[in-house]
Amino acid sequence: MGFDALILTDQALEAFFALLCQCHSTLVHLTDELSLKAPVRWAKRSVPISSSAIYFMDYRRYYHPGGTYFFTVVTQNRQPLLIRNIDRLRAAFRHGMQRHPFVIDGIVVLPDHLHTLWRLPEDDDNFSIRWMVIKRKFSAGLKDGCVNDSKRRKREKGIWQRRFWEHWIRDQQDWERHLDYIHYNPVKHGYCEQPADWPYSSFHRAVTQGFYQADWGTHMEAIAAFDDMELE
Ligand code: NI
Repeated sequence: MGFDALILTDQALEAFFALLCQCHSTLVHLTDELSLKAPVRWAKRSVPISSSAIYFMDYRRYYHPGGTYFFTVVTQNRQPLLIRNIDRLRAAFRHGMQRHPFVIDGIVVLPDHLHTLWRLPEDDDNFSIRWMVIKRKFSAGLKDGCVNDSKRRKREKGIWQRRFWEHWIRDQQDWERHLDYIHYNPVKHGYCEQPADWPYSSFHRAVTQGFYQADWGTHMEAIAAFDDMELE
């Protein structure tokens, strides 16, 4: 996939996610015969990607047993720091990924928390050190409106909630549910009316890759799969 194709709305932001995420551009085209044998993973979506062709991700490239995780990370006291400091957050991710590589399958950044789906190297399940590096890099020197240095020093350690939600992705369906959850999340939280309206997620990249139609999530039936998910 050409890099230009990723620059859809906010050039800098798309470049950020392009940098963070290795491209998963391979789509497998199923013939009708094959589609009868293989489950059609995307059929549950409200809007089929194409009426004449069925696509699905070559999941073997995505899901590695033991290596894929969903995370929810929240700021301390729900301070709305993340969008306000989105460049800092990008830099922190870059910093972390340079030191301890991983792949971001999906990500959404909200003002006070983020959700993301990571794939770790096969021989490495240490996501904790990755979050430690990213959180520290983001927090170091962050000026967030504190009135004095004393308070600022205290808040240096209080930028993030210490605990974070971690879920090991157990199979393809689980992976898809969490990817959908990520991309629908800005709508769930009331920040916009459809996933495409939120610039701080990997949704546009996923559309470019052919995983979603641009208006995915506009229709209520699309969210039925999230009814039993209470992840923020
Ligand atoms: Ni959320």
